[in-house]
Amino acid sequence: MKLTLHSAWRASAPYRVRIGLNLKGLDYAIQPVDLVSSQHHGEAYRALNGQALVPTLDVDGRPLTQSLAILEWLDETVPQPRLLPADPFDRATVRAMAEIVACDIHPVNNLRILRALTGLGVDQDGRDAWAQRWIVDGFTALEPMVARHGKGYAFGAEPGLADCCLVPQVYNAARFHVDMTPFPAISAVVARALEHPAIAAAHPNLQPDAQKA
Ligand SMILES: N[C@@H](CCC(=O)N[C@@H](CS)C(=O)NCC(=O)O)C(=O)O
Repeated sequence: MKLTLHSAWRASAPYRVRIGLNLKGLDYAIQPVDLVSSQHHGEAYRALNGQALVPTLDVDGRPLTQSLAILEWLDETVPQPRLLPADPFDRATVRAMAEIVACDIHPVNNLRILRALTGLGVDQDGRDAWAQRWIVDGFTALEPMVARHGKGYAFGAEPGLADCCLVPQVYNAARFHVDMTPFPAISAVVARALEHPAIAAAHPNLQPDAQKA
């Protein structure tokens, strides 16, 4: 299976997929997409991903889009180590944790939203306040879930789908200067996760298109 991930170094949705691919121990090529120059809006990339969003995972010439769909496909295709637990109730809980990040926090802080805010005259401080508000909202719901279910990682004692989403979202929170003091459980599992070699290797700074932030 030949895998190419269309990725952008600091973008959190491809970061999720890099973590998943690394946890599965898969070889893949990275094809950087420059979001700053809006390369994702060009015809070539839109032919792969009609939403003009990263990531896209090319699987033997066939594109897969949407990071959560990609991660679930990955878990079904390469079952070990598991990203989702075996028990259906646990699986739904992990999906709920992942979706707080992927469906409720991240979409309102995305580049296109921030660019739209800029277009409405919102300055950097205003954009940071906007992002902080939604990240804090989501982390406030996630904190007791991680405290309850985490046993070293966000859910249980092994890294999985919840970590794939949470690690990049905490990276984003730092970019938006979110005070993490009210979120000790989230901070602890993410600090631990960042020490895992597969997760460490997915870090933005280690990507081929990384620039000095
Ligand atoms: N729900 C999508 C979100 C993808 C997404 O929003 N990607 C961001 C980077 S993290 C992007 O491409 N943004 C470009 C833009 O907003 O113009 C997924 O999980 O794959």
